[in-house]
Amino acid sequence: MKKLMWKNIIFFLRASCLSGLVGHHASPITKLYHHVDQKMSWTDAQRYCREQFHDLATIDNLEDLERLQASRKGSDYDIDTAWIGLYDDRTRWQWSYGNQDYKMGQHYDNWAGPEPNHAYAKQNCTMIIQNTGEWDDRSCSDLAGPVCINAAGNYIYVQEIMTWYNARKYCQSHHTELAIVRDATENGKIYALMSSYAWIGLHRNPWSHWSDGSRPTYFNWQTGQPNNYIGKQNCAAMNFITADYEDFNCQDLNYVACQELQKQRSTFRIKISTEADMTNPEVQRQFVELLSAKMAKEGVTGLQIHLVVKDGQDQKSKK
Ligand SMILES: [Ca+2]
Ligand SMILES: [Ca+2]
Repeated sequence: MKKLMWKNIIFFLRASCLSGLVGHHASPITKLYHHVDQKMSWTDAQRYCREQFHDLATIDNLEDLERLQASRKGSDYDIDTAWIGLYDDRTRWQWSYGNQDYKMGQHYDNWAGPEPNHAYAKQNCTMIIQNTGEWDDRSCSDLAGPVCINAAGNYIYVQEIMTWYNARKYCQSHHTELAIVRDATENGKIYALMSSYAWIGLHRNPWSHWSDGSRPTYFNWQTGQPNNYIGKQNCAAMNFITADYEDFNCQDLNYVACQELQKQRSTFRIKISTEADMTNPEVQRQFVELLSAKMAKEGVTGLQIHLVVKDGQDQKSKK
């Protein structure tokens, strides 16, 4: 009989209490920003922030931006830019075919000499050059004919010129996808079909990660930035006067914006109805143990449980 009643309690926790608790627990962390009044490269800044705090600053919304700007300390107001955690990993690409990841240096490539050069920070799609069969990163809005791949794995070159996005749509609706090129033989097959420049499915999403591993959802680039000036800018810094971002050479020296993570304390009140004798200290102990184990499994730690029984008797337990 006792066993049956405990089953009832477990059911309540899962169905009504835990989901609410865990949902509330999902964002228990506040970012505290620290402006470091010392100039260093982006990589050194990342190391410094990770050693002293948590990581380089991550900015998820306007409120973060304003709080970061307010964290400014120091005396040199002439050059007032600080590294933030935003960077562009230019080795990271993707094939549209099966959304397969492509890492430069690890997979086959046929890039022409200086390519990919990320010209003006505006080239995120790949074209095969007509006369050489080599690859070039180009603006996705440029025009070329698609090379599609069909269900049988054969390539189809289409002479009609269009943007990369439209080329992808064309291949998806007429065949399977834009072409994937996995070795020199496949590249040779495509080159033999082409009568002009041709789109393949290799593309990338620039500035896709913060140093702490999260994905950017909010950007505040200065007008005309990022521009990849002289082809070597893939780290971002924030101008503390205007609160907007610029891309810099990662070796440049800038002040540093770090973040510290602060855990919030939250209090929850859960009401559970049970036929179990909750005035029994042993039943209370089992209940607290059960709840703690359940919460630990959900990643909630540092939990303090204060049990109040209807008739006024209670018991405290710390985990
Ligand atoms: Ca290029
Ligand atoms: Ca720039």
